[in-house]
Amino acid sequence: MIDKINDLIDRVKAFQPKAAQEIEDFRIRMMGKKGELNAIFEEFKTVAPELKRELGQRINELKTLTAERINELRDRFAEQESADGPAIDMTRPGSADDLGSRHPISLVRNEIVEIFSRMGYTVADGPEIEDDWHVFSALNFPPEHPARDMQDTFFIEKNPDILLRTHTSSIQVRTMEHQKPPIRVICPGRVFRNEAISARAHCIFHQVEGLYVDENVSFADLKQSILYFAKEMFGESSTIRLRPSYFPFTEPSAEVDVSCNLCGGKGCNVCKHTGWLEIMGCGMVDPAVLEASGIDPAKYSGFAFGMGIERIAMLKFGVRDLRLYFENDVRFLHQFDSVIG
Ligand code: 2U9
Repeated sequence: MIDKINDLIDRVKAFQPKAAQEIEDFRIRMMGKKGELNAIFEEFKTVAPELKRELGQRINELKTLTAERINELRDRFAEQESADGPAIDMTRPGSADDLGSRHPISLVRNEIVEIFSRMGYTVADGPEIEDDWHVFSALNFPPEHPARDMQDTFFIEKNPDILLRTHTSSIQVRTMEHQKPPIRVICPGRVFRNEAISARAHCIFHQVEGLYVDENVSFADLKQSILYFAKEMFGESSTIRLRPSYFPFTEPSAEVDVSCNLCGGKGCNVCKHTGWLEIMGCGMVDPAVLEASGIDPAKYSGFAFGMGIERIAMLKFGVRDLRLYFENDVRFLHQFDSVIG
């Protein structure tokens, strides 16, 4: 046993590490739970009593020497490191962070905004928590309109005059209240409806609405502006058709379809064999709506339109389920990495 102890003492004295990590490996090998020192202590329990004194002393020497040597080497390496700078190779290439990408809703919103800004529209913003006037009353919604139903809109219980906007039209109302014509605004934003979540509906979604008010604004201006938008958004060969519709805030009103660019209008699964895809609603602003916001309908006229961004993005990118937009699964989001916007 004495030979073994002497041998370990020699090894400790001779230990010359080249890197700091070797010191830690050495410490574990010597002083760790299953290390050399503990093995010696175990063996010590079995030696004859008359040898215990001498061997015990020698073992303690070994233990002290090992601890001192390790501390001394650690200090030496620490000093060297602070003199040499950090012990890392600064010339190695850094590890690349996994960059995120723009959300498809943001991509499409930006594209819509860009197209309309080329026609002279500026972006307007407004609150998501609104009042009855800006969401319903100023827009000609009668008191009993189903959109005002508790089941369709999120109201504040203590004060049902306060609610989450169901459309971004409230931004246009606020713009008309504060600005004189000519008005040409585009209003992107998040809207809320009390809907059960499914592949085709969500209680939160995004809209872009637009408003143009000036003297002599006609339905022909509306149609041409939307045709320009459709061609920019879905391709130069796109055409549009307008179908008569009804909204409380526009008269006349229409739904807009764009020719299906997947089948070129021949009919396919996406357009349900009609050759057309519904993209938005529009109309001439009802004179009562202009009047409610302080604009003289005898002097001015205007058109407005509105579209759901999720729907436009679905048609553009072939997204089949609305819930994908809100789950933020990176396997979905990374598919838009290469889309510029
Ligand atoms: C003012 C006057 C008129 C905005 C309009 C639509 C037609 C429309 C829907 C499309 C799909 C909403 O997201 S959607 O469910 N919108 O069809 N929106 S005209 O008309 C206005 C807005 C403000 C002062």
